[in-house]
Amino acid sequence: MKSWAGRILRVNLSKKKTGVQEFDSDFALTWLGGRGFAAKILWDEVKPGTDAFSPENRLVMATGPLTGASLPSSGKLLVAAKSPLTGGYGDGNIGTWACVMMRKAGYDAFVFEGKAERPTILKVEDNKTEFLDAKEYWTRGVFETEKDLKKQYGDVTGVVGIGRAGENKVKYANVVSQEGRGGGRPGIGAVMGSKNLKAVAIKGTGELPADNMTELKKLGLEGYKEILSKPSYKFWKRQGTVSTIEWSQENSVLPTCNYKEGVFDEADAIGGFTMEKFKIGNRGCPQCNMTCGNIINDTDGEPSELDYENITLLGSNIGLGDLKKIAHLNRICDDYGIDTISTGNAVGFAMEASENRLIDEKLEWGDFEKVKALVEDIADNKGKLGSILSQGVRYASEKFGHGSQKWAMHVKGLEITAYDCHTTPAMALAYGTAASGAHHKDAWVISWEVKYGRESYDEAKVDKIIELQRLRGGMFELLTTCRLPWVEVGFELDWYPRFLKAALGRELTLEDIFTIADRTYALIRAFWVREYGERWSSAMDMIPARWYSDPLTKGPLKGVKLDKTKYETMLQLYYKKRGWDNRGIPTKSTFSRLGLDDVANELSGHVQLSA
Ligand code: PTT
Ligand code: SF4
Repeated sequence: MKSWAGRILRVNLSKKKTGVQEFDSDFALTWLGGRGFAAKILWDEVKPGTDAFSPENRLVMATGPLTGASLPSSGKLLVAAKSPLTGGYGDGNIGTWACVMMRKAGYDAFVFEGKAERPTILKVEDNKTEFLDAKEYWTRGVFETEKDLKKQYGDVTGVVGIGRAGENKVKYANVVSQEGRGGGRPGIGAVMGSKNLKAVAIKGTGELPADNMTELKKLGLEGYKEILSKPSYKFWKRQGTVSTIEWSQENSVLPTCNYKEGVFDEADAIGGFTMEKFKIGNRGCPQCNMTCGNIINDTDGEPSELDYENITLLGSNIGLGDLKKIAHLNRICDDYGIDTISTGNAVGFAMEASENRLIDEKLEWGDFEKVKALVEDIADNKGKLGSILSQGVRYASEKFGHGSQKWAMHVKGLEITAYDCHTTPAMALAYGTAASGAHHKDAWVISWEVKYGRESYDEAKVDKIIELQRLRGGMFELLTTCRLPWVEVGFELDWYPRFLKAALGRELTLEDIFTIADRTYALIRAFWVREYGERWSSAMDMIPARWYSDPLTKGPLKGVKLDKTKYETMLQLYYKKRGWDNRGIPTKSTFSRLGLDDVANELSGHVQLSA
C-alpha cells in the first residue's frame, strides 16, 4: 500500500462512535484519493433522493497519496457531500494543516454520518478520538473557534470548521480553516452544520507513509527549488491570483453587475497593483513556497485574505470598486463560513432584481452598507430577502419569477465563478460540464481560449476542455495537491509521476491518472443522473440564458454574445468524446471500459442506458 495508510476514520455522530475502515491497494489504485475516494463513497452510501441535510448524507474529508508530504503545495484537503444547493455531487478543496495532521495520524480520509444530538467538535489525536461539547462555540465565528482550539490543543493542531452560515444551513456555506482558506462551495459547510458538527481538530505525530521517503524528500526539495527559479515566481508572490483582475478587464471577461458586462469602470481600484499598495503580508497553505493569500486590512483595520474570485464577486459583480470594503465583506464571509462566490452572485442577483422592481427592497449597485447588512441576513438565513438568497440564485429566481431565471447565473444550481462568458464559448462549456456545477476548477480554459481565438466553437476547444478536466478536475483533485504551481508558474507536470513513483514504489503515468480521472467523472455523472432520474437531460449542462440572449453593451467587445445552437452542438461533441449519450449520460460500454459495470447496473434501475 506504501503511500496510503489504507485507513478511513468512520465517524457516526448519532451514536458518538468511531471506527476504522481499512481499504486495499485495489481500491487505492482504482480511485487514487481525494475526489475519487469521495465520489466512490458517496455513490455507494448515499441513496438517491436522500435529503442533503438528513443524517443519512455523508460528509467526506479526503486526502491523496501525496498529501502532506514535503513537496510543492501538498497541503490540501478535499471536502465533499451530496450538495444541498444543487442536489448533486458537491466538493471543494481547502489548504489546511488538518490534512497534514490527518495523514500523520494515520488516516487517508474521514467519513461522517448521522447527526450529533448537540453541537459537537471531533478531536482526533493519532488513534484517539473524542467528541467534545461545542455548545460554547456554536454561533461563534470560525476564526475564534479555531484560535481557541489551538490554544487548548497546541498550535500544531489542524482545524477545519464552520461559522454561523453552516450552522444556519445556508446552502452555499463552506468549510473554513486558517482564517481565510475556504472550500466546499456547494454547501459542504451546511451539511457539516446539519450534522451539528462545529469543527474537527486533528493532531498526528506519526510519519507519513511512502515507499521511499528519502527519495520523495529529495525530489520535493528539488521541486521547491525549481519553483523558486521560475521567471514568474516573484510577480506571483506579489499579487497571487489578484493580477487576473487586470487580465479579465483587458479581455472583457470581468463579471460586472451580475454578469451584465465584462468590463468594470473601477477595475483599477480593485486590481493587483492597487492591492499591492495595501498589502501587509502573505498567507498560504501548508507545504507551499508560493503562499498566495494576499492580506490587506479591511475597513475595520482587520486582516482579510484576498484572491481573484472573492474580489471579483464581492467587487465588480456587485458594482463595488473599493478594495477595503471588499476585504471587509470577504472577511465576514470567511468568519461566517459562507462562499464568497455564491454570496457575490446572490447579492448581484438581488441588486438586479431591485433595479427591475421585482423585490420591495431598494438595493443599489455598490451600496456597501446595505450589502453588509444583507450578508448578515444571508448568513443567518433570516429576513425576507436574506432567507431567500441563502438558498442560492436558482431558488431566488424561481421565487422572483418575471423572467429572472435568464439572469440567475448558475449551472445545475451552483453559482458561476469569476469569468463572464458572453465572448468565450469554451469557458461556457467548461462551466456547463464541470463536476459540481459552475466552477472554473475543472477546466480553466479561458486563458488558452483568448489566445486561440474565442469566436470558434470547434473540436479543438472540446479537446482542450477534456484535457484540462483530466488534469485539474482529475489529477489535482485526486491527489489533492494544489494545481497553482503548474498553472501559474509553470511547474512541469512530469514532476507528479516522479513524486508518485517515490511515494508508491510503482509507476503511475499521467495516462494512468487520466483513466482514473475519467472513471471518477463517469461516477460523478452517474451520481447526478441517479438523483435526477428521468428528469435528467442535456438541459442540465446548459448555461445561463443571459450569455446567449443579452449582448455586452460596453467595452471593446460590445455587441457580442454566445450562439446557443452552436453551444449545444459543441456540448454534443463533448458528450461523444467522453463516450456519453446525447443526454450526457455515460453509455453502458463507457462504464464497462472504465470498470464500472456495477454502476451501470445500478443506474439502469433509474434511467434507461444507451448501449
Ligand atoms: C474555490 C473557490 C475559490 S477559487 C475562491 S478564491 W480562487 C473562493 N475562496 C473563498 C474564500 O477565500 N473564503 C470564502 N469564505 N469562500 C471562498 N470561496 C471561493 O472558493 C484557494 C486557492 C485558490 S484561490 C484557487 S483558485 C485554487 N483552487 C484549487 C482547487 O480547487 N483545487 C486544487 N487542487 N488546488 C487549488 N488551488 C487553489 O487554491 P472550493 P483555499 Mg478553495 C478566502 O474551495 O469550494 O473548491 O472553491 O481553498 O485553501 O482557500 O485555496 O481565485
Ligand atoms: Fe495554497 Fe496558494 Fe500555495 Fe496553492 S499556491 S498551496 S492556494 S498558498
